[in-house]
Amino acid sequence: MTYTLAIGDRGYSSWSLRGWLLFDAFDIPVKTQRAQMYTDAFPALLAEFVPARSVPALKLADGQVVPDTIAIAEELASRHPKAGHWPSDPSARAVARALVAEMHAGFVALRNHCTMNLRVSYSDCAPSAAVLADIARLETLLVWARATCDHSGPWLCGAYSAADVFYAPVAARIAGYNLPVSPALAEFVAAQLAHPSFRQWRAMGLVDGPDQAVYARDYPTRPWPGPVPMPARAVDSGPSVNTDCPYSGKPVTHFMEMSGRIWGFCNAFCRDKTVADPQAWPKFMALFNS
Ligand SMILES: N[C@@H](CCC(=O)N[C@@H](CS)C(=O)NCC(=O)O)C(=O)O
Repeated sequence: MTYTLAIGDRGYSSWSLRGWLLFDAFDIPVKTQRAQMYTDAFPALLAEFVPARSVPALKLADGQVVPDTIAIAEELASRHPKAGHWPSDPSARAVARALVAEMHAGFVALRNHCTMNLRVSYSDCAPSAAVLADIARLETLLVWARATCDHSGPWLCGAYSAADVFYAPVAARIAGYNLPVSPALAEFVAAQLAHPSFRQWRAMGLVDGPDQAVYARDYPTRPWPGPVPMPARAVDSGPSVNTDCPYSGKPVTHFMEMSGRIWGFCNAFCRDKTVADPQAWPKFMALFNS
């Protein structure tokens, strides 16, 4: 494995989501090392990624560390020029870079008021004028991007690019806090929530460690507005339809019930991420449909 990425809690760490999407959404294999934020495990993990002081942080095969998402995006774009991190059209590429830079540096009110929490959706968060101004800025950027770039699909600058990666957490915030947006921005949010990599990350985020109290808000809740998972539940024992794990091929030890049948996995995390959203996982769905 060439790349190792340090990440925080998948349910909450918006920058970790960006870092991981820069790999997964462009079919670049990466090994993750995850530490729970606000515990001693977090600085212990980063001690392996000197001089990074936040997640995500990338370690290359030769041990070189690349902290910061923009640096990670540029490094991957240089190393994998055909992966499509940046649009090939020069105008679209310029827009994509501007969008990424502005997201990296701005939207402070939106970030602070609506911290990313993939485990819940609130029906109202009483957004301040500053938060609504950030949403208005998003609308402006969307219109600008769509006017400049090919707009045959839902993404910002033509095909899915690093710009969409950097705006995935803001889409999650709009969904998670029910922020008022135009139909065009709502369409973009829906596309983000349904993107295969985002869907897998959220499924993992739902089961990746305990709820972090610091992110809890006292707002009324509503169902998550993204794709609705097929019902499934963890069960204590088999036997299962399959003897080998659909992900690793190892013998099964952990079990899930779905559609009246028992399915097996080789560890609790892979079972639980599948319970969270079975259709997010093509290898499981291939087994399920076989
Ligand atoms: N500019 C950084 C920001 C990374 C960042 O703030 N990450 C947060 C998690 S979402 C973090 O590590 N917070 C812990 C800390 O700052 O101690 C990047 O682009 O990667």
